[in-house]
Amino acid sequence: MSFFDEKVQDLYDEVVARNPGEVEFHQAVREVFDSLGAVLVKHPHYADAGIIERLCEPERQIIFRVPWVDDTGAVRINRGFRVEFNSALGPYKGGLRFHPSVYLGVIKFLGFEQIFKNALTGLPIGGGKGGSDFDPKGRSDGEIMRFCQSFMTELYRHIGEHTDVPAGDIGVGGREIGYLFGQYKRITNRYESGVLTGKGLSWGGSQVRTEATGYGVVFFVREMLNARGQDLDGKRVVVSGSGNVALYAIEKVHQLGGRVVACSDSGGYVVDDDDGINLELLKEIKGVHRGRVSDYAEKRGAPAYFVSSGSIWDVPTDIAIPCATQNELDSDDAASLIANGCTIVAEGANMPSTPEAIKALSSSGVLFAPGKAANAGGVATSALEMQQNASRDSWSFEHTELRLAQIMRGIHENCLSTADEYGAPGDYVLGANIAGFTHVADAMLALGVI
Ligand code: NDP
Ligand code: 2IT
Repeated sequence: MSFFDEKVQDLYDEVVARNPGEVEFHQAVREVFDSLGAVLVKHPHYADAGIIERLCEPERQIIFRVPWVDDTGAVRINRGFRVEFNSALGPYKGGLRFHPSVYLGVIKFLGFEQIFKNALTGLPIGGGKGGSDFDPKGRSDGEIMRFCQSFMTELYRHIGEHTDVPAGDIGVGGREIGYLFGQYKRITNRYESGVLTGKGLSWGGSQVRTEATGYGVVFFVREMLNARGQDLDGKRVVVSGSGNVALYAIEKVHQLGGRVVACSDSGGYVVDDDDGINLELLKEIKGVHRGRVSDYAEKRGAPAYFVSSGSIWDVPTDIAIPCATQNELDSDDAASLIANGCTIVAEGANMPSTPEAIKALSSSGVLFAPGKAANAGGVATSALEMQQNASRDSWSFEHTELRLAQIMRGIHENCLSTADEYGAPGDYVLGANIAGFTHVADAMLALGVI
């Protein structure tokens, strides 16, 4: 172990001791720290001024009660979070997640990742994340609205277009952003479009924001293939999840000539290997009826079939794009993918692969793109939405999609050139971590000890 590796290990031990029980946060920090020894050897000044320690300590953490009344008249209580992690590069920026598994450790892992992801976009956005342990499943529109209004009744005092700009994540889509924006507007009496992103097109939203994360991850995969003289044409792809990111990843794979043969939700997965997942049907079931992938299999009929247990990563594929949630792809899944000849894993979700899975994939020569690079298209397009709001303008779909594709190409190039510079060609994890870290660390050094 080098001097700097030891220093990084000490810093990691400190993070674990200061943040007990927050295992997802520890995992996200560990992944970044594993790349930092190499940076410090080359540029020891990054160990000065407490840069790494400050990066691991959120600038502000807000935890609040969210009381609301359900359709039976019963009072319900949830916990709300907003972790404002780092604002060296711009206002805090990152989504809100509504899911029963949410607790401080999940929000901190997501907020920490967001710092480096947002830095990689090259756009002026800091890192933050928020959410609640509220479970939207099975709730009526009225309940969702009342919950969002109550959540915003506390959150509004902490956010603003120059302060902190939330957006969606798991369980938070266009409907929820609408209710949140409405309540913000009502409380503040300001039509402050730039306070939230992911808005509807008729009230300040941007073209392509809905599609951006899914399209962006596939643009990233296209860059990975192009760098090796290949393309998506005829490739088999498995996409986990069937929410916002998954649906538009499937759409772009199909547009670029690939074939998505399986997708999933928390109830299981569906395989449709005939001519691939029928996106129109899936969108109707998921987007319109908020149904399940099991409904898709039933409606579609044979040869499509639904599997309620087991792993979607057992389905043979050339390319795997996990788009559901953290730690959904473990070392057994990695072994199946490798055995079936998969050559690329690109993370649409945040931290969907366990550290053991990443190790197994990388040592078997599978190209691995970490979420902070591959799924940055969503937040990048959020920053484009903020740009349009600030200039009271709105861009065409074509223009916005082109900007997204250019940003993803830029991130891909930056990862590869940084990996080359550090003697690890093709290592997207190292490239993304170091490029994101140095960008934000330089700004922090310039701004002094704050
Ligand atoms: P959605 O809520 O739209 O969809 C989530 C999907 O993942 C659903 O199919 C859901 O199934 C499944 N899922 C969620 N939790 C679990 C779980 N514990 N086990 C199994 N399946 C699960 O969210 P998004 O598509 O927006 O987000 C998906 C991932 O992408 C997340 O990791 C998010 O952080 C990340 N991401 C999202 C961005 C965005 O712009 N929305 C940007 C960058 C990353 P079910 O309906 O059964 O719960
Ligand atoms: O994880 C993410 O990057 C998001 N959920 C999107 C954040 C945003 O502000 O658009």
